[in-house]
Amino acid sequence: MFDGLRFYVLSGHGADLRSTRAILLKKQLKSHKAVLVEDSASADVLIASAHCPCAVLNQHQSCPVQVSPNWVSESILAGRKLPYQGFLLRDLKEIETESRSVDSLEEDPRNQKEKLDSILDQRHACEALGAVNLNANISTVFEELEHIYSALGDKWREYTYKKAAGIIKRLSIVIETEDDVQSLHEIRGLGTKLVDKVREIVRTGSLQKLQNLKADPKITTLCTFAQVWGAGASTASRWASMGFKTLGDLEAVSDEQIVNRQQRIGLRYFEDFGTRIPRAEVELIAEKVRQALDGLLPGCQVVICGSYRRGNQTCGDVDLLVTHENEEKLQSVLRALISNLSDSGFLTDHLAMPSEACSSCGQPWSLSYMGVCCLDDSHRHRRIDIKVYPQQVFAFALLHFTGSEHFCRSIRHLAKKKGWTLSDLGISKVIRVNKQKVWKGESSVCLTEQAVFDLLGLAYVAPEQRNIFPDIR
Ligand code: DCT
Ligand code: MG
Repeated sequence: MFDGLRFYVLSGHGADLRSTRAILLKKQLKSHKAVLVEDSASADVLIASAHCPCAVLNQHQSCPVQVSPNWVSESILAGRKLPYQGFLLRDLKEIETESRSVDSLEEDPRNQKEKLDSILDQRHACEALGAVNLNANISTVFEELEHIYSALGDKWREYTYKKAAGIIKRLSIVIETEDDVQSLHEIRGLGTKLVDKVREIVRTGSLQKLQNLKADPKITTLCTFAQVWGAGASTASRWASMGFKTLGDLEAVSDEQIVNRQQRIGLRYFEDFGTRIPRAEVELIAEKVRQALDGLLPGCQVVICGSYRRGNQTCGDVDLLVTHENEEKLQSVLRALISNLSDSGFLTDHLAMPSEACSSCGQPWSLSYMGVCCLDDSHRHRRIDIKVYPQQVFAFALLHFTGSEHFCRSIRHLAKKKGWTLSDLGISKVIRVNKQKVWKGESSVCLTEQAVFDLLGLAYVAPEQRNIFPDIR
C-alpha cells in the first residue's frame, strides 16, 4: 500500500510519541511495504504525535508532509493510501489552538484501547479486501488445534482456537518481538494463555502442546476417524471406544448400526476424498454434467462454485449450481440427471438424494444432491454436489456456494447488523427482539450478486477475492 514511500517516524526527544507506539507504527509501515529512513531530510512523509511541539516539527521542515499516526492506521483500515488532508499536523494544530476541539489522542485514556486495537483490522472480513495474513506461522498452529479439538468433540476449545486464529489473521503487524507479543494483551478475545502460546510460537517456531497432541496415538486415531465422510467427533469417539484402531478395522465391519452406508462410502474412498482435485479435472467433471443436462433440458445454466469459482488451483470437491428459466421443468431435471449419470457409470455412489421440491407453494425452493463421481479408471473418485435453484434466487445461491465459508459468515453477519437476514434463498428485512426474529419481510429481488452487494451497501467483491486472508509468507 505504501509501496516505496519513504517514512521518518519522529519519537523521543520531546516528540511525544511513545516508544512502543513508534515500534508498532514502524512495523505496520514495513508490513505494508513502506521504506523507513533514519533522517527526515530523505523522507517523503514524517509521522509524529499530534502533540509534538511546533518547535520540534520546525526542525524537520525539509520533510514537507508531516502527518499524525492516525493517517497510517486509517489508511490500513481503508485498504488504500488516504489523502493527507485531515491528518496534517499543522492543520490539526490550527484547529486545536482555535477551538481546543481536538482532544489529545495521545493523552486521553479513553483512547488507549482504541489506539492499540489499531493493530487489529476491525472491518468485517467481507469488507477487508486485499487483507493478508501476516502471521500464518501462528494462525496455522491455532487452526491445527481447532481441528484436533473439533475431532475430539471439545466445542469450547474448538471455538476458542478458531476465534484466536481469526484474530491473528486480522493483525496488521508481524508478531516478531516481545514488544509485539505484549501488545496482544490489549486485544479482546486473546487471553493470557493464548498470548503465552503466541510467545512460544514466536520464540521456538512451534508449540509443544500441539506436538504432544499430534504424538498421541489415541488422538491421531480420533482425528483420522473424524475425517471419514459422514462421521464426526461423536462417531469417531464411539468407534474408538469400541476398540477400533485403524480404518481397516472399520472397513471389515458389516453391521450397519456401527458403520452406516454413507460412512462405508467414506471409508472406501478415504484416500481419494482427501486428495485435492486439480482445476482442469473439475472442468472435465462439470462438462460431463453439462452434456447430460443438454440432453435432458436444453438451456440449463451450470456454474462451478466453491473454491473453483474463487480461483483456487485445487478443490476439495466439485460444487455445481444449476438453473433454468422454466421452473417446473427445472424441478424434475435433477432426478433425471442423476439416473442418467448413474447409468453411464459417471456417478458411482449416492450420499444424499434430493427431496421433493414444492414450486407450486410459492415459497423459494432448492434441490440438492450429494454423491461420488469418477471420470474414468485413470482418475480418482471425487465428491460432487449438484444443487438446483430457480432463476429468481440464483444470485443468492451463487453467493452462498461460492464461499468462502468465512466470507459468507461475515457477509451474513454484516447483513444481520443492518437488519436483514441473508440466505441461499433470498434476503429479507427482519425485526429481532432479544435476538429472536419477530417479523420477517418479503425477500427483495436481486438478480445478480452485484445487486445483493448494492442492497447491503457493500462494494462488490469478485469471487477470486472471497478467499479471506491468503497467507503472504
Ligand atoms: N458453505 C458455507 N458454510 C459451510 C460450508 C460451506 O457457507 N459450513 C458454503 C461456502 C463454500 C461452499 O458452501 C462450498 O463448500 P465446500 O465445498 O465445503 O468448500 P470450498 O470453499 O469449495 O472448499 P473445498 O475446496 O475444500 O471444497
Ligand atoms: Mg468445494
